[in-house]
Amino acid sequence: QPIGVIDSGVGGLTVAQEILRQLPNENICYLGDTLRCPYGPRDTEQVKEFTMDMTNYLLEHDIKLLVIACNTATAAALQYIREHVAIPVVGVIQPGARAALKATKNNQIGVIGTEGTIKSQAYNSALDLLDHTIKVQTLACPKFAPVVESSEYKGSVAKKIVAQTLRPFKNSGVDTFVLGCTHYPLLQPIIENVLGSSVKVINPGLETASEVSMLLDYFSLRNVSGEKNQHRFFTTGSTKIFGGIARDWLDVPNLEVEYVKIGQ
Ligand code: DGN
Repeated sequence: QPIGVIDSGVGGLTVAQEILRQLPNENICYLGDTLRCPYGPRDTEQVKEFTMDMTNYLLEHDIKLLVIACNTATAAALQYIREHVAIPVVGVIQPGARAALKATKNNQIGVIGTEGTIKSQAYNSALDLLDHTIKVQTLACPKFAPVVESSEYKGSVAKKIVAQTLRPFKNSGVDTFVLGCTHYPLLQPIIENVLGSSVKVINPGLETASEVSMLLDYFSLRNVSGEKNQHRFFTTGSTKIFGGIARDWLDVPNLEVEYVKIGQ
């Protein structure tokens, strides 16, 4: 049985990459809802509904565990999805908060994400629960996910947008910076360049994959059949754009992308 991974588009591939790296014997079934991306500006009820649509689609593919590889969907719908499905469900915000806490030395943490994630204050709450002395500075970056989806994430336009948007973090005192949207690790080299080497940039995908690993053990769900490399990738949008980014980002031979319609 595969591990299901969902996102509003290509962002969850950054989490899928870590799952494949840390769990090379597992198969994944990925769905990116590119057609309805971005989720960031949408209201909570709609994000819940869309996340349920994606979940139902992957349940038809007999997934054994679901990773909501999207901060916006985790903030809006993690609890709701957990209440409605019978398999373990992992989000990205608690792992991201844990990784940031491990990394900070001065207890000042910056978090960027979509409007939905930042408005929900999900990172503030998750960090506060772990350590209430942590100071958190947050910023919504609504321009980032569309740049990544358009596959322009290495070019000069991306550099300009990142430099302009992250200006508030110049001399802000944060020593740790959470990429609180799964699309943002595709911009990580540019973000690191703008913030400088004194700031540690956290990709929550690493810690999320560790949590997946732990849960596979806990529920005895590890793939021991020896059947490998049966990964499947689905998008509700352009298979060409999605495939281009997926092949650039993942080390999966002969990666094919299948077009699907969901939620209608
Ligand atoms: N990748 C999603 C996240 O982590 O929040 C959101 C991208 C988007 O839909 N704007």
